[in-house]
Amino acid sequence: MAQEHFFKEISDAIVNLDKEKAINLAHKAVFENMNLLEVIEKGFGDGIRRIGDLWEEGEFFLPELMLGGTIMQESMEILLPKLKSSGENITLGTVVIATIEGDIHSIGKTIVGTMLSANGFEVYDLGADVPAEHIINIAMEKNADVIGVSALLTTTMFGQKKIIDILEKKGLRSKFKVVIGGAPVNKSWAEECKADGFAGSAIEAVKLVKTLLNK
Ligand code: B12
Repeated sequence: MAQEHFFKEISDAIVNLDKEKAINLAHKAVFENMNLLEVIEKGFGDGIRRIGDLWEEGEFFLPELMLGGTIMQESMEILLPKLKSSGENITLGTVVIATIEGDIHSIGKTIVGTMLSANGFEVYDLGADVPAEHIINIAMEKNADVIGVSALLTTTMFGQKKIIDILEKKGLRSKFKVVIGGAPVNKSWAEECKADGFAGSAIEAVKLVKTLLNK
């Protein structure tokens, strides 16, 4: 229960746009050796999603959405390197991950990339707003097993399908497993795209990639 209280405190700090508090709580989580993935998902992630809801309801405006995003990102800079250092020194496979062209949302994609890396995958994170062709070129160059594509906007989701269409056209579809994610993505969209799977959280993403590669 004490933990739930801590998660709520983090979530509230994000919603109140209290950067100092959010950063202090991130340091505290590291110092107290907490389960950082849980801290990210149930604390910081919950807060930023609440900000998204407030924005949609017209309670918050773009500057608040942007400030919330910045506080979240700065907190992740404290937490994600600690997640990474817990990883083992083995390679289960190679993953190229990016947020698709036209979409600058990077937080969820970065968390998924970091978790895959912490779980033994070699991860190439190409960042956000990346053209489909570039993602495919790098996947070819790195001889990747998996391509991960994030999209947070209903408009940019079509870029996920574009990746698969290009792969099919070039006769490369069977070379890669393609996994997709992001707030608007669900199972039926994954089926429509002919993706190999989708995941709604970083933990699910790791499970999905392991299953697809039989690891
Ligand atoms: C923070 C934020 C921003 C920040 C982003 C900062 C950054 N560097 O990432 C800023 C302020 C820049 C921003 C901008 C905009 N935003 Co915004 N944003 C958000 C917000 C509040 C949170 C997103 C987030 O970081 N969530 C936390 C992470 C941890 O969760 P996640 O991204 O879902 O990722 C998890 C899973 O989805 C999954 N996952 C994610 N990616 C992947 C990839 C793979 C391969 C897999 C397997 C899994 C996976 O695992 C992740 C970890 O658990 C959302 C609200 C929401 N509910 O999502 C709106 C939201 C996405 N934004 C929205 C909009 C409209 C915009 C703007 C267009 C606003 C504007 N008018 O300018 C611009 C977009 C500009 C652009 N071209 O991209 C809308 C989208 C509506 C829609 N249906 O399309 C949302 C839903 C807000 C809302 N409720 O209306 N935004």
